[in-house]
Amino acid sequence: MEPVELFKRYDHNPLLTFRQMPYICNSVFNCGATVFNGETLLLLRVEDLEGRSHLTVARSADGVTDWRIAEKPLLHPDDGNVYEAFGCEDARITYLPELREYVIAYTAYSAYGAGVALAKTSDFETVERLGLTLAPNNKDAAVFPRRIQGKYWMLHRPVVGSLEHIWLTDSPDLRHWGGPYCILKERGGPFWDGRKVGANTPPIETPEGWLILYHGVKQMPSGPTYRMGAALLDLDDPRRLIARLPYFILAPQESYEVTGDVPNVVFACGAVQRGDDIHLYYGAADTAICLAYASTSEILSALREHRILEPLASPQLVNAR
Ligand code: M1P
Repeated sequence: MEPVELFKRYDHNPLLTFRQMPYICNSVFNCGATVFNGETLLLLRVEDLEGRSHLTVARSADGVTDWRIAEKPLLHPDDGNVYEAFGCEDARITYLPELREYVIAYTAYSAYGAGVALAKTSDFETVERLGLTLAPNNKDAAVFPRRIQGKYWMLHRPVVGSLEHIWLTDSPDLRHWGGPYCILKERGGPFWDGRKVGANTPPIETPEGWLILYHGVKQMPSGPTYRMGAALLDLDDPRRLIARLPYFILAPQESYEVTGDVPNVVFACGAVQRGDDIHLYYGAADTAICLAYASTSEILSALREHRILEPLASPQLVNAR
């Protein structure tokens, strides 16, 4: 019997490899995704022959074929930001209608560690860096697609000692972030998401809550295995975790997922919503980009079976005296 995976793979994976790139590189993987001018736009993580990563735009009318890939990166570690000197990695793209701009959350890697950086663009030709936003060690950041309670919100994954949980932070202006709040913990023990967790795509708004697709890591004797799971946050207060699937919904199985620069990895940073369908663009084995499809309503129906009634921890301690 095959495990029940809510994501179904595109028949002709991998979708993009280094062979389709217009310039020489080692690998292409972990891309952000959005819709721009009616086309699917991916922000590819491209690892060069030195081993550093940069971010390059790819476009396709149907999101599957005839990719047009830019000759030059949009964000590159040599652009002059000291906190990105080792690489710009793993972009998550969120369109903010009120700004009419796309915000890109990415990992800025340097000798200082891996931190969270933000940038904005309206045309994917030029980009305004907002700079390092959350200090190292922190990554896997993704901005929510609208304000909630008048504020912007972002998922992120700080490293705290040996713990790697998913946290929330909020901001009045996308530049100043506060209100740290832990929403989804690594589960420990033998679980598929026991060793660490991190956000995959930006949150997806549904009538039942914010759908969070995340990766979980299990440490095997041969190395880590990266799989994907799903959780749901309250629409009006994303600090409330209302459901979490105990099992994974996409796992490395195919040859292009179990073999590559980092074996046994499926790692998504971007998805495009087409009606009820989620088109997930995911990195396979840190080597190639693949495509898989899921039905939002099927994931929500699975989540309904796994609701959590955790009370909201008090965000502030009130001093009574
Ligand atoms: O090699 C697997 C993944 O490892 C890192 O993810 P995380 O810090 O969440 O464990 C990242 O480098 C990611 O890009 C990579 O795919």
